[in-house]
Amino acid sequence: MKRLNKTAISLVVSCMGFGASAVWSADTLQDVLKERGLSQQDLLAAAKTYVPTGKRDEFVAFSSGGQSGQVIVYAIPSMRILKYIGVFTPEPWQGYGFDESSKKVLAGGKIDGKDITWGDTHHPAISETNGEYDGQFLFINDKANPRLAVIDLRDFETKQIVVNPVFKSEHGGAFVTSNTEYVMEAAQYAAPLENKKFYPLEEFNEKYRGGVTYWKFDRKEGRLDPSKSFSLELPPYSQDLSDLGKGASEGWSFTNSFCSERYVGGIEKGRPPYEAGCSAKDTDYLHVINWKKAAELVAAGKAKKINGHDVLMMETAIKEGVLFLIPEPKSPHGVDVTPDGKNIIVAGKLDTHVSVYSFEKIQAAIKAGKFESKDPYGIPVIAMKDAVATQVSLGLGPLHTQYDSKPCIAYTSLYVDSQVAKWNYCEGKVLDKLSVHYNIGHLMTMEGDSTKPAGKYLVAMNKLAIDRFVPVGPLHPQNHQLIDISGDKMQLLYDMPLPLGEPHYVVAIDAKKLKPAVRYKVGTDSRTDKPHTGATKAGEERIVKKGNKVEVFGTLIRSHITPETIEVEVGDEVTINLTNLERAQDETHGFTVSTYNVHASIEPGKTVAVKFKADKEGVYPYYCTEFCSALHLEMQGYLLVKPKGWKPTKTAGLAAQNYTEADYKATLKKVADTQAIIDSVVAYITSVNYKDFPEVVAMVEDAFDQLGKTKDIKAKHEAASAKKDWENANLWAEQVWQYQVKTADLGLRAKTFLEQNGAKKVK
Ligand code: CUK
Ligand code: CUA
Repeated sequence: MKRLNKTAISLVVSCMGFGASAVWSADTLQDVLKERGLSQQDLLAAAKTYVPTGKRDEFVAFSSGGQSGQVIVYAIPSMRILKYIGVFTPEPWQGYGFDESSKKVLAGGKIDGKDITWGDTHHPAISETNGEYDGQFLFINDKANPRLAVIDLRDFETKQIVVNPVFKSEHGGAFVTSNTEYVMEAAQYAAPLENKKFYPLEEFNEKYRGGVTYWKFDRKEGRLDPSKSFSLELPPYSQDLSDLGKGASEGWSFTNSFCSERYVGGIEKGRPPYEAGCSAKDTDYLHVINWKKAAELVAAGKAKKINGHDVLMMETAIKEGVLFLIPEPKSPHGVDVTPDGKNIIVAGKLDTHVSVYSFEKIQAAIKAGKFESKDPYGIPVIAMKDAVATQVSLGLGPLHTQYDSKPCIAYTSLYVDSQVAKWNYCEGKVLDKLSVHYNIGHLMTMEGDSTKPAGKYLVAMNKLAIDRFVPVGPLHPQNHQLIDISGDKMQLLYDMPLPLGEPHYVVAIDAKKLKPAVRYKVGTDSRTDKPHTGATKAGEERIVKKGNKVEVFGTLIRSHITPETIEVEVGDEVTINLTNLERAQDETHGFTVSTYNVHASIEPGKTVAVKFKADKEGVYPYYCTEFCSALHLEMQGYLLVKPKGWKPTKTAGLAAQNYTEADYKATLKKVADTQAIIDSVVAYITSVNYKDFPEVVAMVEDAFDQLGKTKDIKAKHEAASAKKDWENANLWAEQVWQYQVKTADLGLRAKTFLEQNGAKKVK
């Protein structure tokens, strides 16, 4: 490769405003390493994460967005952020909470009739088939307001929010069963299960309860079915994380707890705080639940209805043998079932140990009726020694455990030590430790919750980002650190600041398993997956007025909105339905009306409605908010809100430009020249094997779609020219040219793609 003269580059660089000593003037790898102070190790790490332009990442991660109430999607190993998905919180870019259908999704999360427009998301879960991630759906919980949301991974949109009918807060969800029959969530802070019932804290032991809910998932509908969902009443032990059995332990679920002391703190009453009272005992309880049998009991009518929801009461659960407890040390946090389902690993949090429970031993104890005691509610307690296979001391503050593709290998986060411990749970041996940045919470391996973890990478989700990034005020971003786990020793590769909320858990899936759609069937309401009542075909755009209700049935296509004028009277209730007629990939149009607080994102094929009361007289521009084409700025219109009873006083039409025959001829020449460009591009495309490139085939189809629209319009300018109406002749000819420009744009894009992707000449 010919090297540019260093001085010349420096000159360009300084002209561009960079310092002359900037790295841009370095032209060998050695120069860059030297100038940036990088080591060989840094270079290796960079090479392992760098994804050059045109290449894609191997895994896609779905991160909880913490208090942002959203989901953050990023790619691994590049750690590039791909998308934020609005879930419990309105998200304007996607129109989420600003168009009618998405408002309905958010309204599903109302509690006692009140809007709750934020959430504290903790644990995302990908739907599974036979214990493996299938890439179809994502579930995520809201700890603060006990809710669960369903995201469809065909379009990465939130489809449903359900409110837990018996809890006041939850934490141990979302976790899915091996075939996503149920999505599980566990309560956190105990409260009376009857929703609005008051009981004093003095009655904590008698009236306050925890529990777990199993939400029935209807995969065909892609929705949770509250009528087929149920809960299990549990003692007020502050249930925490959960996991579902798989393989050997299929049909069972596990939930730990951190305050089996049932402590009620409060300096107001002269009592030490919760932190002292909830950590006083050496052990808490792991709840072991036979959910399959519980579901059968509910189906057999053995549940009690609380708030119209089936709750299997503890008494029944004990009698029927579906609920057991095992002591676990000490105020534990994560409970994670091994990929084969044979072991359940509980991290001690306040204990240096992780405890490896054996499902086989647990079952043997249950079968033999071998219990060391009963808890105050009569739940049989299996002795720890009868359930634990081994305990391993890993370090201070073990929290969460994830699994490798290699058998018996686990990774546990150590919160206090700020380390990741790699260990062998079959042999009870620590293998490696890696210091991460401060105070790691969760960690996550690729497909780490499935029966077939993919290994390769681990992400450490650190709570504090002190001294890592350029400071941006007292509130720091979170720090997700990418770690290579393919070798014996873990290698830290990359620090990614995550600037939205405090994510808790993340799940990552092989990118090849995701099959997101490119477009909707024309007229689809994306939030219901059904045809939208406002869907409109090209040529059928209309404005319907009934009393004070005005309903617009409009369409969007590069680069105009139909209609371009909407006239209403002040006080009218206006609904604007818009269908995106585009079929081309990524041709999204946005829509807003000035000052009416509405916004829609309308992807190809989608229909969206925005609704508002035109309560202010005046002139309100509306426009497309996505830069969709060269004529995007012209994708505009006016909402005219007229005073009541207003009559036009001036009868003159809109101002004419007085175009002449010469103008018309000039436009026709422009049209002919552009057609020549199109023809040459078409000649190139058809001279190569473009049909082997689906992306190009789609672009070519779209290009001919655009060009096809010129036929009718050509007839219009010719008719006007026959009547010597040069004004209209010229303007319609201009419109022909607009379609040609879009055609040419697509053609050139297709040509570039073919050239860059090695298209071959065909005869
Ligand atoms: S929790 Cu946050 S570090 Cu909600 Cu899963 Cu453990
Ligand atoms: Cu459509 Cu901008």
